[in-house]
Amino acid sequence: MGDGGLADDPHNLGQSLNFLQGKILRIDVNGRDYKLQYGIPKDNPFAAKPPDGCRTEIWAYGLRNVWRMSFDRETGELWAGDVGQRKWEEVDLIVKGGNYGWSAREGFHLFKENVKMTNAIDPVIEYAHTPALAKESRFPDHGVGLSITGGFVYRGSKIPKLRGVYIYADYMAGTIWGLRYEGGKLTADEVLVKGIPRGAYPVFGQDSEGEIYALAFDGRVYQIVEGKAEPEAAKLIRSSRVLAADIRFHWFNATCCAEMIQFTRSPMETTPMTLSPSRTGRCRTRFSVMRRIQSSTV
Ligand SMILES: [Ca+2]
Repeated sequence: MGDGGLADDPHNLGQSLNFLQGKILRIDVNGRDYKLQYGIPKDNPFAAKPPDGCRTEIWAYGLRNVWRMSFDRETGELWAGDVGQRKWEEVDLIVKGGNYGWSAREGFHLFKENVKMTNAIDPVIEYAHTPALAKESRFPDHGVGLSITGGFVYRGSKIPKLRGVYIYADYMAGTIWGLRYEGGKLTADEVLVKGIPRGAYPVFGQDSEGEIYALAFDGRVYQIVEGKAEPEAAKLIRSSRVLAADIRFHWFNATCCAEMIQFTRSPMETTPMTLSPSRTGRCRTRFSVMRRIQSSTV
């Protein structure tokens, strides 16, 4: 869940365990606990001995606006692309109870001095919004962008050299990258596809074989396949696959539950946002909902 602020996390919710915003949450959709419409898994990091006022739904915190996360189907690791504010986009490897820094930090960099923060986990990689800023990055040659789109660790068979590579993109820059992370270290990162239209591909998906697809606002599905040219290891081609075959796009997971959940303003001062069932029903409005959410992240 995003931090809920227009900019700068004005209520410092990212570092507060008392709010759901700026977090990755983990709930049991089949259970019912307290007065909630879902259960709290007993092994959630703060479920056993929650600090005062702590929301026990929290799995990880200090995240600004995760635009897509996914589990590595082979290792079970959870990967996320966290959209930055004005300077830094980042990829995070999410662990139980992990603090990813926002809004005390953006990427590897100090963002607010007055926000208390302990034990922040560094991003796996960060990239800057501008070439001038990139010089301050630990990854100055990465290339720039404005809004990250997290993807998947490739576990398909059609592009053997990409096996185990985490694939992610920048929505505005029109670049797709891949990185390899082994034994707690970044061992490779490179451009896979570049020069794709700005703002055209908002989300990745994968099929049952682990092949990766991108959905475009032209309404078509594109597949990532092996590239011929040396600088680009992969390319996007129009796929003959139709939507909703066995390809699961990220937001399907969110909307194909019993009913859609909508975020609305709460009248209470202490809870800036609340959860309420959506009247728009299930699954029908996927595309427009996705479009709206994406437009609020860039
Ligand atoms: Ca961070």
